[in-house]
Amino acid sequence: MMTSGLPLVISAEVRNALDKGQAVVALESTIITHGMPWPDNVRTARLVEETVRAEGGVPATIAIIDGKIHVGLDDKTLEWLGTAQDVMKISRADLAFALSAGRHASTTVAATMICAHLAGISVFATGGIGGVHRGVEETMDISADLLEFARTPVVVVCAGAKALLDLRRTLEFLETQGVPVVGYKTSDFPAFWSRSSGLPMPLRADSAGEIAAMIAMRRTLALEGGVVVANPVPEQDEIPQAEIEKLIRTAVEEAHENGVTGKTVTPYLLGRMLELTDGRSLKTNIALIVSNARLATHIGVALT
Ligand code: PSU
Ligand code: MN
Repeated sequence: MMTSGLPLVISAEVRNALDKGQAVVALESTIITHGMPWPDNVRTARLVEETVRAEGGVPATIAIIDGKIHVGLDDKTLEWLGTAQDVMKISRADLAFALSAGRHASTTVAATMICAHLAGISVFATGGIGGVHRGVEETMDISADLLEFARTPVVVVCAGAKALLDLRRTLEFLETQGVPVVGYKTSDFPAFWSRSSGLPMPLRADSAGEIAAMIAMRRTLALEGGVVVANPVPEQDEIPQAEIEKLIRTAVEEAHENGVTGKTVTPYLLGRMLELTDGRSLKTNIALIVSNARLATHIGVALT
């Protein structure tokens, strides 16, 4: 169904859930196209959708297909996205171009937030948000995700920022932008594959209801922007920081030596970590996304 004027196609299932006021959880597509190899990417996308359903919500995976924003993808489309070659990875800067040029594109956290908001969805689950990259003093590489949190009213449930990043600067940036960063049952900022980065969490909540109450208060105050909820990876799936930090340094050095820049940095680093950990980083990545989808659904339900 096309919403008037907007190049927006909302699936019947998602439309119906939104009309009835049910919990809908947005899911991104960059993890599928640029974050994980096939076939784990498609398997994970399905598993995450099943998780949202099992917890009483409706999943809405978001991607750009033939120049239209699709909110809610059928299984055939998920499968196609998992192997498609000519798919852009887009953020706020290139969303309009992808649409006007009739392209296929996967949406990063920033672009997914914009599209979710257009569709009337306020809760979104991902793996790890983008952030301030290590070496920012030289590269100026700061993910557009961080600015989107300050602008677009969507709750993003993540396992912290990817540990490949400069997490201390990422938190500082979010504080400056006025973005609430809430730890779910933790007082430590999680580091994606690891439960703790060793950095103190700005805020802490111990239930989905507490998070929903804060979101409701933000609405009452008419505060613009979103909320970052940081949910540590389940204990049995984590790779402790002491084990993974050396490998991260290797991957970051290699990226630098090979002149990897721009949009390819994050996919390159995730790919190298998969090789350096013998696949363990991918298993952890899958586990944390599923766990985030569960919490996002609980927050969505608490908001209804
Ligand atoms: N979470 C994952 N894997 C990913 C991403 C998140 O588990 O690949 C993606 C998200 O789409 C996020 C993007 O927005 O990585 C960050 O890219 P960049 O650093 O280029 O902004
Ligand atoms: Mn970047």
